[in-house]
Amino acid sequence: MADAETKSIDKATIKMIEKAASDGVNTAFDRAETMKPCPIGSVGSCCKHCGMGPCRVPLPKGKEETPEEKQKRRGICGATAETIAARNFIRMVAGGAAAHSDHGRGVAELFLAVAKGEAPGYEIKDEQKLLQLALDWGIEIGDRSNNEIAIDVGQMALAEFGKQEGELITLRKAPLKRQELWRQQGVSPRGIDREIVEIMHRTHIGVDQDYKSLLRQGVRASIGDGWGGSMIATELQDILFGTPAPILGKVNLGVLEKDEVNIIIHGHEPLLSEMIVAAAQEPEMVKLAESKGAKGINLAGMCCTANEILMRHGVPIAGNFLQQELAIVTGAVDVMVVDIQCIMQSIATVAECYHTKIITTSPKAKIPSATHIEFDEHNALASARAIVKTAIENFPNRGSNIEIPEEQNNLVAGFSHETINYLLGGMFRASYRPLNDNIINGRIRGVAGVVGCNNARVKHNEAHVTMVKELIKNDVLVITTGCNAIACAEAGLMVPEAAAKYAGEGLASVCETVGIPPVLHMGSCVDNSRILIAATAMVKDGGLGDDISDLPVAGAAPEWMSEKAISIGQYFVGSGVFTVFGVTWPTLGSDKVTEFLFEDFEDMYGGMWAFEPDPIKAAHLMIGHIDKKRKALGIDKARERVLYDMEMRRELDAV
Ligand code: XCC
Ligand code: SF4
Repeated sequence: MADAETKSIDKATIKMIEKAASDGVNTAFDRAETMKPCPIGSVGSCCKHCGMGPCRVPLPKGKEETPEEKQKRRGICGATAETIAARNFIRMVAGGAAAHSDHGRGVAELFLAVAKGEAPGYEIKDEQKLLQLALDWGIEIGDRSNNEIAIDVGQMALAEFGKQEGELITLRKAPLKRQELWRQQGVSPRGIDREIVEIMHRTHIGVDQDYKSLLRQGVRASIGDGWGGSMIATELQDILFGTPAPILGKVNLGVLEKDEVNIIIHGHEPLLSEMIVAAAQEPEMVKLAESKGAKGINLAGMCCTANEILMRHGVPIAGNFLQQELAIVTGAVDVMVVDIQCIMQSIATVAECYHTKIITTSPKAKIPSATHIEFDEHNALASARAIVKTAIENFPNRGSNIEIPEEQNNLVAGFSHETINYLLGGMFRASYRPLNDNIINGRIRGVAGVVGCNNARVKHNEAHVTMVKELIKNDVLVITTGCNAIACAEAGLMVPEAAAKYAGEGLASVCETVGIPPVLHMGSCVDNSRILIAATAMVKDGGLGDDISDLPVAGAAPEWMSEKAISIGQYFVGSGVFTVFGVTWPTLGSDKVTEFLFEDFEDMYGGMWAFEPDPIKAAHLMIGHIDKKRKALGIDKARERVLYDMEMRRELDAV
């Protein structure tokens, strides 16, 4: 194992990588060293869509390719490098959109069960948001009860998944001009599931063999994710569990407690974790824990579940994607309970080296050597109690090889769209006006959505933190979700004091006035839909153009790895946002496909992809795009004046 310091910028992570090495435990960091990525697959040039392959059709070697060579450089079925790269790319979109949307479906099913009174323990927490959604969807309110309204909302939400024609009802949230553009481009999704299935069909051998046509379907399915499945997940989760509001939390492996029962909740759906939070607070459970010699029960989150329960309950975050094995390496985790997505199978083998029990809970996501306690939404508290009890009973089995790194940071999370609206405008005139005004007057240069995973191919958290620091230094307000949010929190960027320390003068002055950090935590992966809503609110407030593509905004996923990240990036782009990814780019095997995504998409959608592994350069691509949009809006001069004022102020201060 090479020097642990080359693996992460985070001290707690480095310490646990070292402990893993001395404990003889193999982690993703080790495997990333020994397993090199396949150079053909990584650029999207390997097709295994039928039994005649896999076929490898890389870029031509020399510059000039003869017509004869061109004929030969194909898969057995004749598929070209373009077709293969485009097919692989949109299958990633399908995988990501399916994951988010199936999560959304699960929420909708629980929502309906709650409305019908069939899921004891849950209730509707945000009535205002329920009524707003009912209004948006044309559901009668009158003097009907919340549950009656919610039954209609739940049924309508579920129907969006299997809808066969027309348009998703949730598209209505988008700016009118964007909705019109989607219709013109033929990418308004009909039903969430339908567009995903159609990708699987079109990419089967011998179906769609025009890369432009394939990529269009990718856009369509991704919009069904961001403006459909993910948005439904976020909206219904807010109604059920409460819309997040600013809350103080703690982050990093140091949140684990030496003398308490530690339960890590890892995965994505807040359905079960909400109940575990409730169960862990029950006096009988606390008593049971004490009877086993523990001082209490300590919950901590991991990955997106962490973001969900932090935002709503202040439960601390133990870490992001690449820290999941390392949490177990502390020796202090009594149970790691998981549901779906981003759960490494190796947590089960790492757990075998310690006393940790892994509990799977979803019928969709099992791991052979883990304990399976299936989550029953009709009896959720019972499932949650069984899990908490297992952890308590495992506490006495802890070995002596325990080391909890002391690192932990404070953060403020919970910046839902509603919160931003309220914080900026105040309760009686909630609006985005102050944000738009500060963008127009140039104190804030623009807004960047920086999101996405960790990737074991690059130094943990480095690209996230470097990019975000560079953006805020240049007066770009950053909004974030997922593992990027956790990385920023671990680096201390999510406290109001970070503004004075890291942000440019303009952004810092706004943060100081409003009392917010320069990096706003908006939630989990599905909560990227909140970013779409925030962007739409900026459009609707006026002064910054009439579509998302007019806004001085940009998106990025500097350490992406999951198919979900590709789907998210694709719906950002399809919504008009310039979006840059780091690490690697999955269509480099075809120049035409890459050019189409990076250049032609701008004319079609007003947003386009870019690939730049260097986080500073990537940040400047985003800033360049933001400045281009400022210029088009005619607000570039205002910023120069603000900077000039600041320069003068500094000079005066110096006198
Ligand atoms: Fe997973 Fe959502 Fe990626 Fe983190 S960021 S590694 S998808 S947990 Ni959404
Ligand atoms: Fe090869 Fe075509 Fe089969 Fe793909 S679909 S594996 S390119 S023959």
